[in-house]
Amino acid sequence: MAARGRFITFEGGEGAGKSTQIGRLCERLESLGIEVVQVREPGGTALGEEMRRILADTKGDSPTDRAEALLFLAARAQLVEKKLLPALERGAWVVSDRFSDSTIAYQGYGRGLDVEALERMNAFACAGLRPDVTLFLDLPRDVAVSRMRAREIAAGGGPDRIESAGDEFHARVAEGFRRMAAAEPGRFATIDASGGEEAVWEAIWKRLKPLT
Ligand code: T5A
Repeated sequence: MAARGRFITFEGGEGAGKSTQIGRLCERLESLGIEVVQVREPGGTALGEEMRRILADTKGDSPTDRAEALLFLAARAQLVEKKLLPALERGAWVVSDRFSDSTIAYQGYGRGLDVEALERMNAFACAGLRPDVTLFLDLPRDVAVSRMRAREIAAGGGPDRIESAGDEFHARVAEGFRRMAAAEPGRFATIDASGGEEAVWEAIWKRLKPLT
């Protein structure tokens, strides 16, 4: 039987550079002959992608805070059982753009829902699965917003429902990530995401290379 693979998650605010660095990481791992399964949350399954559309919608019937939390958790449960556990069991590395910590940061710290209740629901949705390493890309909100605006000018589009939630909400989310990272230094690596792409990548690879 293959050894269990590695489960790596990327967390942080919108526009922190997660997708950019995940692309580099997956390329590097594949160049080393490692099977990689790359997913994003919410998403990664047909059901999860449908929930992503509903959750980002700025015009439809806006979910209440509790309904929002449950939609993220349902998408996660589907992803874990259908995709992540089978991949890890066959020895692949799973790289996820957001996971359970986003629910604690956004719905717990951001929306103000009970963090302990969310932790219990996360454990249920994840069937106990926890990341081996979580890279928290820490970037001041104003820098992230200017990067996202530059992207919107180049590619079109605009902020989605959660991105538009306001500065105080996003400050609470950032505080949530920092507290979680401080509470679990063995799992979290806090990466200063304000440097150039190359500098951020070097800090990430330094943390992950020993696992290969
Ligand atoms: N959510 C999610 C919850 O509320 N609860 C949950 O449980 C979960 C799972 C997901 C939303 O859902 C919420 C959180 C989010 O609001 P999303 O569209 O997946 O939404 O949003 P993000 O995950 O935040 O993705 P983004 O694409 O907005 O941000 P990234 O991936 O962090 O950033 P990236 O790589 O796309 O980079 C942004 C821009 O900056 C440039 C890139 O080229 C790009 O243009 N860039 C840099 N520029 C300068 N220097 C660097 N080092 C750069 N790195 C990237």
